[in-house]
Amino acid sequence: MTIARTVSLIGAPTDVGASVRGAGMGPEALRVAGLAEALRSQRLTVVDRGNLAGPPNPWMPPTQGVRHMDEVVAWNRAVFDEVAAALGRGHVPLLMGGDHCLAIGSISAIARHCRERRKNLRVVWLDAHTDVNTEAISPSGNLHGMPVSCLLGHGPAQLVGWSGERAAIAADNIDFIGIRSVDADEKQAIRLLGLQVFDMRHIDEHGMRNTMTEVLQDVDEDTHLHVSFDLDCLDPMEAPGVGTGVRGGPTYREMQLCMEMIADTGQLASVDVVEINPALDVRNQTAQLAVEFIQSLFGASTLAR
Ligand code: EXY
Ligand code: MN
Ligand code: MN
Ligand code: MN
Repeated sequence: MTIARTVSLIGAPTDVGASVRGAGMGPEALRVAGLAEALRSQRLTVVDRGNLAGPPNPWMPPTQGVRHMDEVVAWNRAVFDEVAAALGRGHVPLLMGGDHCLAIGSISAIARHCRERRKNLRVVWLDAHTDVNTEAISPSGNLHGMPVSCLLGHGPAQLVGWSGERAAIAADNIDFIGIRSVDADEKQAIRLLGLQVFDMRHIDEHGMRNTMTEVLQDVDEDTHLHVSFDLDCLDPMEAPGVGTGVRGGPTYREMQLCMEMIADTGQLASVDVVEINPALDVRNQTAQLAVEFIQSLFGASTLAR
């Protein structure tokens, strides 16, 4: 499949939403692993927009249930503006995090764009975690565990409503793949919100192929498909460079199939790549793995030219 598209790489070097320091080095790890060159080899045009600027990590304890609210707002503002600008140019924004709190800015900008262009937004959330805590139920106060709630209109007020509507996305617009770590109160939130969670047991029992067929069944030419790829979705044996790894994730081949099936829809329009932590990695292998999966997401295949 030939895709005449321009990908805008956007670096957001911060770990303000995380529990473990180091994800701020993610953008550089992806560059060192050759992300831009890999996508160019697939006949995509790639523009590296460099890194966004934002406040340092103050490394403070939570106040009122959240850590680093002001810093998380500042970083997400920068992400929102740059993702919106990339979409305005007709580019595919590829956010290089950074921790997963940055999906608030990224997906809020994408949701606004979709409303303006009358596109149906579908989010595929690849993660070990559902990230649907709120300040009231989070055991940690870390905002990288809350972006989905914020996007659904339920998080802390400062991080809700950025798309122009209270909820950037509805429960029906997001599917979770690879889940295997959900906090006690988060389980109740998932039920109350009616979220569709394809946990590891589902993948074990039905396989990645059937899981993705179900996830992608109603994707059509009016769909804007967004992939929010948290590298801790993978098994830590494959991807050790993450701050909150959980064993029992999808294998390399299962994740490749997931990416290839998304690519086959032809509707991929934006991506977050988050939670790579080079401080915990071994020879940059997690960033290298991310590059391989992103290549598949953009249509690389063994046999097709
Ligand atoms: N559920 C835990 C918390 O909220 O603290 C762990 C969240 C980890 C979030 C990572 C990025 O996906
Ligand atoms: Mn996450
Ligand atoms: Mn995660
Ligand atoms: Mn669904």
